[in-house]
Amino acid sequence: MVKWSDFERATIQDIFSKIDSGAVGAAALSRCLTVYPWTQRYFSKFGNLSSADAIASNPKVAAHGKVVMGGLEKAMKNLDDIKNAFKDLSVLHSEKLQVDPDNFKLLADCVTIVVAGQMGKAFTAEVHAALEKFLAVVVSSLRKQYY
Ligand code: HEG
Repeated sequence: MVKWSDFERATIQDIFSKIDSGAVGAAALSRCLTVYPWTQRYFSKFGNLSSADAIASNPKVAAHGKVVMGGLEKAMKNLDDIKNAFKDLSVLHSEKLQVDPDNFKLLADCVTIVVAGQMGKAFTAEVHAALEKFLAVVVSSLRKQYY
């Protein structure tokens, strides 16, 4: 069971209230597909992913980035039981999508970078630490149903 301090709880809510979630999701997934090109293999039906520009302007990437952020918002609303909230999502990524779970951390890092860019000076080391912990719990919850 993960313990959250009042500061961490408040900070995680605050991050989501400050960021433009759709823009963060699109930019983070786009960055992930560009920086770690092997992640493209799961998105073959998304069309043109042939260059950084093609990825950044691909509407399916943007739409899916928003879906991913919807997942993070669900985790934010279920801070005390993320593992349970992500049970079906973990089964889906494992059994149907067969996503290599190492990729979760890569996308999470891209989310961190994009959030940092959007928040600017407000992204202090303490805010970073709270987001890092949140995303670590998200990643471990997504890995939970793999065997
Ligand atoms: Mg995943 C579907 C969340 C990492 C590949 N992902 C989804 C869905 C959500 C989600 C909410 C929709 C599920 C549904 O339709 O019921 N994904 C999610 C999170 C994270 C993550 C929160 C980690 C931060 N996903 C991830 C990674 C890959 C991946 C790293 C591949 C490298 N996700 C993936 C694919 C789909 C989803 C291929 C199905 C897309 C589609 O069919 O449109």
